[in-house]
Amino acid sequence: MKQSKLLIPTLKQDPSDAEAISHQMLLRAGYIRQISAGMYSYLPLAYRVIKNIEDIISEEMDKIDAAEMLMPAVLPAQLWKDSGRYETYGPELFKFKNRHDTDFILGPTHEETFTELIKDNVKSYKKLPLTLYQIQAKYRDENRPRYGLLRGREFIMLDAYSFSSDDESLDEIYRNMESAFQNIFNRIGLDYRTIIGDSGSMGGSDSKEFSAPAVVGEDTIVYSDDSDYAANIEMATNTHINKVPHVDEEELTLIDTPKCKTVEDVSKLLEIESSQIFKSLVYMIDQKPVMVIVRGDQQVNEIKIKNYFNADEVNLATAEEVRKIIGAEFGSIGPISVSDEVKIIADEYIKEIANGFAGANDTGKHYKNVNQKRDFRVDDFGDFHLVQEGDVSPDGSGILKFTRGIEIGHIFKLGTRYSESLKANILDENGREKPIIMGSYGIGVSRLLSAIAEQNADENGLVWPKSISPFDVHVIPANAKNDVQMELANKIYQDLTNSGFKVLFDDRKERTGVKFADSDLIGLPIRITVGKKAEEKIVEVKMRASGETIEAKENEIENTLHILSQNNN
Ligand code: 9G3
Repeated sequence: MKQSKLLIPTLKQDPSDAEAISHQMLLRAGYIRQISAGMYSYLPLAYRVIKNIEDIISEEMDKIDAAEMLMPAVLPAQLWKDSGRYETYGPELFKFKNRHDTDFILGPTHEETFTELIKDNVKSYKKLPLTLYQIQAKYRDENRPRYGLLRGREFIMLDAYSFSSDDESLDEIYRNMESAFQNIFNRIGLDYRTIIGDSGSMGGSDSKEFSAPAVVGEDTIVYSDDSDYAANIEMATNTHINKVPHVDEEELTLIDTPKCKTVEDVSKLLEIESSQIFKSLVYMIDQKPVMVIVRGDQQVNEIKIKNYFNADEVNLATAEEVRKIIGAEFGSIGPISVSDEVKIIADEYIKEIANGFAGANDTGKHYKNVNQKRDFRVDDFGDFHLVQEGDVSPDGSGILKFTRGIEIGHIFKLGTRYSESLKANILDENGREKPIIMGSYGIGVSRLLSAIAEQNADENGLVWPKSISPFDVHVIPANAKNDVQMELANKIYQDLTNSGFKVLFDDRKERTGVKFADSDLIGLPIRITVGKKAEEKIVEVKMRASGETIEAKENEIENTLHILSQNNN
């Protein structure tokens, strides 16, 4: 392809509003352009990468008997009202009315739509299992789109849905999907981890996330430094070595703690360890007040709270709500003599606290020598804390470490969450009606461009793995005014194209420096420069990733490329 025929608007400088290197470089290298917050055009080079990724995905999906199809993005809101998600996803759903004033949404995902399709067209267990997938634009009205393609309001997703008549079949498809996703990420050269994910809002049981390590990753990934345990921090657990203390309980005493707003303030004022404090927080859980108590040096894990109550909404109570319900100000909330209308749940770790400290529900006052059994009720104990670096891994081997990750895929065992709410049933072998058992599986396709750029780009620009690069080779005549160079470059371009290479030929009348800078930005894996030695039919071959440069005679180029491509995937 002639570069003069493509639109590749490269930029010399970093655009000011791009914080992530992937966002900077995709803009500077002329791959994407924003047309509104979170909405991007994929220019020719980006679109070629997307198509290459989609081809790999389709190959791997076909290998596990998943059938590709395509659904509308404009969906009748009624389906979402029936499943109950029209309200729960509220502001994130793009909602609009058609000319007849009927409610529609732009599809953020398609569980309901696929369930409805199967409900209407599959009646017998004999027709199952079925796995259907699409690669399609999704719409989510993100409150704060950021980092370019990493969190957009329109993005391309692979979303697959499986339909089974029993759990064994779902388990098999789920395993096949997991390995298909791993093949896909390996083939596109992405470093990633398979981790235990939160299936909370999706209902169902297991879920696994695929996370690509990156500094801009929004997820905190917890992993053991000595086993393959890895989980999203919201799901992470640790081995709890419970050290129940054996000390005499001392007399409960009220003490002054003026101007203390936080656990840190109290531990500093009283010169005590924060692990000696019963940190008490009030949450509104589906609008009901619940007090959650964790050890003072730990954080509440709100996803675990949400999953424990199977709640839609979990929000910290406001100061107003706390005043009304507890009669106290932030900073002096505690569990002692709290009215019975407030459920109290506590993390297991607070059992280790003897003669501890807790807010007295009286501004500027705390109790000391607080002992849970004697001084306050706990309706239920559980695992409600966020793990911390240094905790022992739940499998007992290694200690936990944190890293940042980009969620690039997520697979769910949905069970009958959607088939029940939408009444998608089949007749089983005994002629009895039963809800279909489902799974859903997704990859953020456009997000992959950013994840790969995050992991591979350098200060000069993008670096694409061969498997998904827009072109295999960049052929550049150093001096466009030199006929010998132009002729040889053209011949190489034609010969390589005829041999099946995808070649980008820089036929522009630009200065050499500009062409090389653009070539580094664009990031094709191999560059062939036709320069001063064109007379002797000698060219320079350079690997973008390693910078490795060798000279080759024109008639050796092809097998040089084959050798070089072998060494660099
Ligand atoms: C919504 C909105 C945002 C959402 C969802 C629904 C995330 C939603 C989770 C999923 C689950 C799987 C199929 C492919 C794999 C992921 N954000 N999720 O359901 F209405 Cl506004 O999308 N879907």
